[in-house]
Amino acid sequence: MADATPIRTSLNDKNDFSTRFHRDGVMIVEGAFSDQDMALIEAAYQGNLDNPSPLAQHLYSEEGGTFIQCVEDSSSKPAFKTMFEQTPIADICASAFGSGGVWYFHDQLFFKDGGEKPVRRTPWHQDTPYHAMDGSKFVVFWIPMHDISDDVALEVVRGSHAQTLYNPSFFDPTDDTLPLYDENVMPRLPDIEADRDSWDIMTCSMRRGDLLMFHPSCLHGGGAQPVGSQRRSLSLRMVGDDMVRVERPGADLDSPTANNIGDDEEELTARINSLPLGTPVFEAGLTQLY
Ligand SMILES: O=C(O)CCC(=O)C(=O)O
Repeated sequence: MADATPIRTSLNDKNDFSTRFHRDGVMIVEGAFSDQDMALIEAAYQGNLDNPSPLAQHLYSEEGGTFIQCVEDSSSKPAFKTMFEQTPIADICASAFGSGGVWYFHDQLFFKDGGEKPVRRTPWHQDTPYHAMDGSKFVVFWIPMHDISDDVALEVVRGSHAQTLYNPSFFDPTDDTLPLYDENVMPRLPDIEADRDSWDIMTCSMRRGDLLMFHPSCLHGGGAQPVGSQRRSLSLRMVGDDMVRVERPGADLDSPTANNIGDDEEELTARINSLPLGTPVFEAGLTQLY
């Protein structure tokens, strides 16, 4: 496992956040959230897990353990509003961007339950190429509800946000690098698991209250979940003022990743996709947090 010490920081070093975020693309803010903050974040997470959007997915169900993911724009839900009003999420995000406002894009809930069968790794992928937008002020806040050990941790390739943008993973159970788009328009993902030493992998073990932030163009993947254990985490995605509408190839609509969006998210995506190329995506009516 790769040591994540170089990307660990705390709220005492907020003046450094923007430099670190734009340079490394990934950082762990230790102790970012108080117990009270975590109670609000967990209420938002649990509300979505208990009332999933109709298009929430059980990924890789043919392989055994439970792997639920659900993408939504939950910004109008009371639990999310309270979370944004009463925790430092927006403030930390503004510090990482370094200038300008912060707008909410969407959330993605993850629930891995080993139960009686292990849950497989989350394949290596980047998030940005799934969306018709690009820019430097784009972030995932990955927040676990409990301590996370190395073996189940999310892993991120440091600095990869500034390198190649690969074809998104199809999330095919038999081939992690199977591309979502035509291979002639974007290069296929490399097989990082087969060649881990060639990549600057940060294995992000965490304590409850820590925050993992990464640019969605960073290559990232998650550890497998052993039998009898669970992993509960919430990803929040925010954008800044330099995120603009770009062209993306058409997706293969048989892929789970092309069909995982709830109604609110579908509507939001349509609004973004109708913007002229080069337009800041916050103009699609995104909720401003800062
Ligand atoms: O939690 C995981 O295993 C995957 C997380 C992820 O891909 C994301 O937050 O973008």
